[in-house]
Amino acid sequence: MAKAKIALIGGGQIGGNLALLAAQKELGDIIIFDIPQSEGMVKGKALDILQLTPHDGYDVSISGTSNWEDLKNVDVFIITAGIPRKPGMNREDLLEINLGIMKEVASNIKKYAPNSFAIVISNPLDAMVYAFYKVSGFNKNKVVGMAGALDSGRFRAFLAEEIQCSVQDISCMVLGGHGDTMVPITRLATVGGVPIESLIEPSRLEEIVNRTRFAGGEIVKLFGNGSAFYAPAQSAIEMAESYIRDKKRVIPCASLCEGEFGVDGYFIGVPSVIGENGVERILEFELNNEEKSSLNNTLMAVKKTVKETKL
Ligand code: TXD
Repeated sequence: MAKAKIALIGGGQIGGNLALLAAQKELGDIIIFDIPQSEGMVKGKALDILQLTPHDGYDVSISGTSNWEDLKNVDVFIITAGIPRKPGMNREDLLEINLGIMKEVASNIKKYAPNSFAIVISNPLDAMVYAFYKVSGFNKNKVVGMAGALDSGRFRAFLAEEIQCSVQDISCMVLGGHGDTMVPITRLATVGGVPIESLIEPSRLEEIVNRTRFAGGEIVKLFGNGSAFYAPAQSAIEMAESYIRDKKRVIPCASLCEGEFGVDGYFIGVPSVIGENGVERILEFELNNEEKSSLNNTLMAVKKTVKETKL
């Protein structure tokens, strides 16, 4: 198979790490794109990463640009373009600025690489992925938002720390929107097949769930400037890899639901199979009443943000 062409739209904190991880996994040739004022920065990052490839022998090319012409026929876009959260700012505050950026990015991607697969990361995620979908006119399977992979990863890391076991053996999912209303499904979380609820007291589990809900904010506060970037990059790479290598991994992603889980016409975090056709399937299952009402709560938050996008 021809080498995949991967473009990172936004070469900031997450974008730079995406480039590094994509190179280390040899996912394909990498182009980091940013605004003209940051072209030197992304060219520099590309060169820096290129110069580490001989050490472990990663055979990929990496370049930086601010010219859309260089992005013709890209296979996968990972979009982080926008501004990150500042302390005290919630994701919705970012809406207006990032929406303008997303519209511009979506029209260019539609023009230069209409058959690509797009993974949106920019916040507020639920609205940004919706905006990309509307403006690009892409089929629903070719547009997805990254949030659930990160939120589930955070939940897994905290659970492993609590139980003192390998993170590898924790399996769980966080559904819903990428905000404080996200829905960690504790009932189905397991470690090596053993239900988490039989190992952790309910009150302690609730604390871990809450920490997961606010995990992004915890990092924003510690940084004082900017938001998380290592784990978000790794989470998106997992999705890109599943598409490029047709792995058909089941990953909680913001996918367009048309009836699944009672959601119609919104991108919301649901277990999605990612393969060569993009979002190939959403795995639906029965939620209990409490989970249904939490998902409904998160859906209201997503609807509110989407409404504010006024597309
Ligand atoms: O789970 C999730 N979805 C997220 C989302 C987790 C963490 C952070 N999340 C959001 O990702 C965050 O709130 C931001 O909206 C994005 C990107 O975060 P990052 O930390 O990488 O931000 P940076 O370092 O500011 O990088 C953004 C880059 C920067 O280099 C800008 O110059 C560039 O985006 N930018 C653009 N690139 C291309 N085209 C346009 N128009 C453009 N405008 C800004």
